[in-house]
Amino acid sequence: MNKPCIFCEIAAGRMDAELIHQDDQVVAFRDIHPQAPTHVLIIPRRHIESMTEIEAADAELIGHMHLTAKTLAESLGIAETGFRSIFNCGRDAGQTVWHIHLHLMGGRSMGWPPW
Ligand code: DGP
Repeated sequence: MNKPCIFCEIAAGRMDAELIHQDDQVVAFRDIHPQAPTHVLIIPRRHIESMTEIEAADAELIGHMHLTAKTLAESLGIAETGFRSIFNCGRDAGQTVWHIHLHLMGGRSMGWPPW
C-alpha cells in the first residue's frame, strides 16, 4: 500500500504540525527543519504533486497561496525587513515532499542565487 502523503495528513488534522493559519483552501504551518528564523509552509488542502501538475483552473488557488504568504509575512513581522516565497519544483530544485508547498522564509538576510 502507498504511504499516505504527509502534507495531506497535516491538512486533514491527522498529523501534528504547528499550524499558523487555515481556511477552506489552504493550511499554513511551521517547517519542521527551519532554514530561517521564520519558515512557514503554505499548502493547498487538495493534493497536487508538483508545480508541473497545476492547470489554468488552479490559478485562483495559487494566487490565494501567494496572498496568504503576504498576509502571514505581515502578521509574523517579516514583511518590512523582507522575505522569500518559493516553490521548489522537481529533483533539481530540491523538492522532497510531493504535495506542493510555498515556503515563506524571513528573519535573516539571504543570498542570491540560492545554490
Ligand atoms: P521541499 O524541499 O521544497 O520539498 O521542502 C519540504 C519541506 O517540508 C522541508 O523544508 C521540510 C518540511 N517537512 C518535511 N516533513 C515535514 C513534516 O512532517 N512536518 C513539517 N512541519 N514539515 C515537514
